[in-house]
Amino acid sequence: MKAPIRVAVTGAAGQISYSLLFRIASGAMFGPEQPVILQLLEVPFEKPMKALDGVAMELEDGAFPLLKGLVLTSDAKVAFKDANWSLLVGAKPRGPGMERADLLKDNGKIFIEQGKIIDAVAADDARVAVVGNPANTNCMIAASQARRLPAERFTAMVRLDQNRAQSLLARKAGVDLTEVKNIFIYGNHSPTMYPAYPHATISGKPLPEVIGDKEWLRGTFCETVGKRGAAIIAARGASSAASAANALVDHVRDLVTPGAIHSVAVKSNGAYGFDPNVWAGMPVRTTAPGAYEIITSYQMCDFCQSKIAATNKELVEERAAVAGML
Ligand code: NAX
Repeated sequence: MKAPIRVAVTGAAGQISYSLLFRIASGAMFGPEQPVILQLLEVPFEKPMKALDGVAMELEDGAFPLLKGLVLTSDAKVAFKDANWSLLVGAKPRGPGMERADLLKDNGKIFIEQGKIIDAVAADDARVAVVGNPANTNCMIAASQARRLPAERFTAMVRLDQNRAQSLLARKAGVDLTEVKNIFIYGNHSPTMYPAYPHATISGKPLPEVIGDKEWLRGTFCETVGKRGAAIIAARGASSAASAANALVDHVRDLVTPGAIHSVAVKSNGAYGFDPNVWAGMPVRTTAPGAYEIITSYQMCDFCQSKIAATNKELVEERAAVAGML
């Protein structure tokens, strides 16, 4: 049996974590041979800490052979201590009447503190995946605080958007999901994101030819993917949770699986015209467990370039809104 890895999860008593933690404990994220110790962080208030106790009881009752330890804490220094992976799910939600700039700043405070602490106390091979919104900019903020850990170790999740796009395209084409390949998300995890369908294939054929409806692809498809989160809130009365947890399992599993090609929000290297100071969704290839390279070879049409310019503009504006804090 391998030595256990330490996985810190923030927002551990929240909705997403309630679906996520059991999947990690079952081996879905790191594989059936990899034991884990879960280090769970919540805010220091009675209600969430009590709820966290309940989640821990259920994890115990799951009798997961791979789960070798549980740490429950409201102290970030304890949660991130020696963590190999830190999954930053907890964030401040947007309250009624709250401006986006205030949301960015309130979350900025959380992610500055967590970025500093991870850099100080996490394992030498530490990796970070950010889910809490606004995920790309929160990730950029956390990475900005790191002196020891390289910026590439900090990634944000756009995998839910990739999964949504893949599933929608399969339903539209009437094919099995696995026939849809090379659909990648560029830019921000927000309605400005660009699900770049021109490079995708269905059963090996160019997707635009198989779908045969350029207007639908440019309009309804991009909008449906971009606004899927809002549609789920409207239907369920709560934001996506199980599908977000599932996407985080995919995000991390593919980042530890050499050869996997998938959408991840990473520090831009200027490819595709993204500002080099933002974290933008783009296709990456995992080169070794936890390491990846950005795939820069896709040619972008004028429409693609205009979509990427719009989502890049939003990321640059988000960065500008928190620049004074970095
Ligand atoms: P919940 O409100 O159910 O849970 C969040 C939990 O985080 C709460 O228990 C809260 O006490 C805790 N928390 C807040 N600040 C914290 C801090 N500083 N340290 C530790 N814990 C803290 O939200 P949930 O539905 O689980 O969503 C979590 C985050 O994921 C939200 O920001 C949400 O917007 C974001 N999402 C991101 C997605 C993505 O694709 N990147 C999709 C799903 C989701 O909307």
